[in-house]
Amino acid sequence: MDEYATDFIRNVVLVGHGGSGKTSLVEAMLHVTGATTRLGRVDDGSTIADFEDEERNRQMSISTAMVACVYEDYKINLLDTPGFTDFVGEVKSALQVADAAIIVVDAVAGIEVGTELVWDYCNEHNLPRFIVINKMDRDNANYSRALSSVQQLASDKKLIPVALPWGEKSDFKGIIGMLTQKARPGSGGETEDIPEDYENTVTIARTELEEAAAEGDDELLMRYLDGETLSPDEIEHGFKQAVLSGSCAPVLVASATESIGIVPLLLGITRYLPSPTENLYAGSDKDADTDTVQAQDSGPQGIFAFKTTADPFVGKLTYLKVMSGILESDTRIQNHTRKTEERIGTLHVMRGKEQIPVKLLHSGDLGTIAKLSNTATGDSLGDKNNPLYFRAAVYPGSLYAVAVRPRTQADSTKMGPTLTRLSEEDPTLSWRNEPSTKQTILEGMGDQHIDIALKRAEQKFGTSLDISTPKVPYRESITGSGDSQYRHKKQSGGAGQFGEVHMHIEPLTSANMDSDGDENFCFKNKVFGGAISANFMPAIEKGIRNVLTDGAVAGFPMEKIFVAITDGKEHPVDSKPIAFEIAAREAFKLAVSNASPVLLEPIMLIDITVPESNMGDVMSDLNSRRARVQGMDSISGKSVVTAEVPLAEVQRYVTDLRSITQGRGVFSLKYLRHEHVPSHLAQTVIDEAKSDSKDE
Ligand SMILES: Nc1nc2c(ncn2[C@@H]2O[C@H](COP(=O)(O)OP(=O)(O)O)[C@@H](O)[C@H]2O)c(=O)[nH]1
Ligand SMILES: [Mg+2]
Repeated sequence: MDEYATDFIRNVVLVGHGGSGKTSLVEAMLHVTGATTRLGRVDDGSTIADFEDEERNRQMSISTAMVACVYEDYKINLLDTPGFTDFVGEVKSALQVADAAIIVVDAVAGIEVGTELVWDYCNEHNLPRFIVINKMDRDNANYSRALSSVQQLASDKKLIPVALPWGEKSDFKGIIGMLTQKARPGSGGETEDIPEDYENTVTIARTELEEAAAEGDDELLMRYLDGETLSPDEIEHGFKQAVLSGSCAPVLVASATESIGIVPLLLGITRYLPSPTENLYAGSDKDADTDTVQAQDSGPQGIFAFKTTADPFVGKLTYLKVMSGILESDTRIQNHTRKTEERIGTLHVMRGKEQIPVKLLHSGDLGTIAKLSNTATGDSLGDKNNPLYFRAAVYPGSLYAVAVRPRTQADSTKMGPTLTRLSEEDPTLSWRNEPSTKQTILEGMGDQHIDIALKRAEQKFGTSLDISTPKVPYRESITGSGDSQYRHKKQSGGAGQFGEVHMHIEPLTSANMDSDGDENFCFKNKVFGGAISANFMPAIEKGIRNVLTDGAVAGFPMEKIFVAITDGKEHPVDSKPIAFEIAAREAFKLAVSNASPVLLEPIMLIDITVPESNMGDVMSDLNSRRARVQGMDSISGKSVVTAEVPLAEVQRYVTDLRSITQGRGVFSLKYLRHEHVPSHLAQTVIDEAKSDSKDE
C-alpha cells in the first residue's frame, strides 16, 4: 500500500449498540471505495471485519478489527468494535488510538443501552464524533424519532444534520447534502439537484449548519452576525472547528446493506474529522503522562502498542500507533516499558485479517508488526535515546469467574500455557490458581466472554476445558481458646512409635503476635523440664501447619491461630519426629474443636451504577443477598450504590444485574476482607465441603 502523510490519515473508531450496523458500514465503505469487488454480509459471514470463526458463527463482532480504507487521497483507518458489553476491553483499546468516533444508531430502535455506554466512553476520551443513523431502509425506520433520541443523550452538543434522508423505509434512495446543496442518490458518488419538495427542510437545515459553522470561529461569527454570507470554504472550516471543539456533532444517514449514503460519510470523515496532528496525545519523556505529544514526522519517535493477538499459525501480532516520528520496516527500536530491544521486520497495515506490507508508517498511522517477542499491550516503544511514554488504557476489573478443568490428560498439560496466551491477547481476561479451593479460576467480563475464550482455547490451541461455578474461598479460624492432649502410640510388632503432645490455642491478635512474626500463625514452645526434647518441635510445628493448610472443620485454610505447646511425653526408643507430627496434628484438631471454630467468607465491595428508575429493584435485590449498603449517591442522572456483600451472593451478579436493568446497570467488585459466615449458613457450607471432598 502507498504511504500516507499525517495530514491524509484519519483514525476513526466505529462504536454503538450491537447490531446497529458498524461492521456492515465498514463493509460498504470498502466496497464503495473499490477495495472489494463484492459487498460482504454479516448474515452469511462474509465481511472483512468479522473474520474470526466465532464472529462468523455468531454473526457478531467479538474483537476490534482494523480496516484500512482509501478514499481520494486519504487513508482512513477504521476500527470496527464489538457492541456487546462483554467485549468492552476491545472498545477501550480502540479508543486509545482513535482520533474521532462514528456513533452508529439504528433508525428503528434509536439509541439503545450500548449507545449510552459508548457515548460516555467517547466523552472520557474527548473524541469528536459523527452520528450515523443507519438502517434507514428498514420498514419501521423513523429518522426524526431516532434523531431526537440521540439529542437526549447529547445534551451538551448541537446535532447538525449534514446529510438529510432522501426518502425513508423502502423508499430511501439517497441523501441530501447540506454543504454542497446537492442530492446524492444511492451510494452518493454522483450529485443531482435537490428535489423541489425538500426545499423547505433544506433551508432550515442549511441555516443550522451555517450558524454552527459561524460559532466555530470567532472571526466568522462576527461577519455572520453582521449579515454577511459565508463562502462554502468558510463554512467547511468553521464547522470543522465546531466539531473538533465538541460543541457540535454532525448527523448523517445511511443504509449499510443497501450501500446508500456511503460517499457522503467518507467525505465527512476527510473534511470534518481531525488528522492525527490536530490531536494532542498524553505522553511524556518520563514514566508518566504529564505532557502532550503531537503527531509529527519530525518529532521524536514514539510508538504505542494498543492490541496484541496470538495465533498458533500466524504467530503473535502487535497492533501499534505511531504517536510521533516515523516507523520504518527492518529497523530496531527499544521497548521502553520492558527495557529491551525489539527487531522490527516488515510493517503491515491491516484490512481485517489481510496484512498489506508497507515500508514506512508516518506519524499518526496505525499498523502491525509480527513476532515482537517482548512487547505486550500498553507498552511504549521508540528511540532508545529519547524515550516517550504513553499511558496504557485502564481496563475494567473482572466481573465474572468460572473454575476450569482440563477435559482429558492431554489437555491438562496445555491448560496453563493456553490460558496464558489467551490472557495476553485480552486484557480483560485473566487466570490464576486458587490454593484454598485448589481450583483454576478464569475471570472475565461475563458469560459470553468466557464462553468465547473457551472456544478459542479449543479452536486455536486445541485445548478442551470444562467449567463450573468456582467454590467460594472460605477460610477457617477460632473465636475462643481451647486445650487438648493427644498420645500417638504404636508399639506392637516392629519399630514402635510414641509421642504425646499437650497444647493450648487461642485467636492470634496483636497482643500475642510476635512483632516481626507471621500474621496468621504463631507457634511457641512452652514445655518445662524437658518433657519433650527441643529437636521434636519442628515435627510438631509441621503437623500443625499441615492442618492449617487443609483445615480442621471443612477443608479450608485456617488463619489467625496462636499455639503454645504446654507439655507432653516422649519414649527413649520409640519417639521419632513422625510420631510427634501425628500427635500434634490430632491434638491440634481437638483443640480447634474446643476453641469455637468459625467459617470465614470473602466480603466484597460492590459499586453499582444504574438508572434512577431501576434503583428500587436493585435495592430490594441487594437485600436478598445479605448486602450492607454503605452509601447512595446520584451522579449525572444515575444512581450509585456502594455496598459490602459476601462473594457467595454475587458470583453471577453480572447476569442478574443485566436482567434487572435491561443491561443499563454496571458495577465493579473489589475484595475487602474475610468475615464470619452467619451460623445458620455455616453448617450448609460445611456439609457441602465434606460431600465435595468425598467426591474427589
Ligand atoms: N436493513 C438493514 N439491515 C442492516 C443494515 N446495516 C446492518 N444491517 C443488518 O443488521 C445486522 C447487524 O449488522 P452488523 O453490521 O453486524 O452490526 P454491528 O453489530 O453494529 O457490527 C445484520 O444482520 C446486518 O445485515 C442496514 O442499513 N439496513
Ligand atoms: Mg460488528
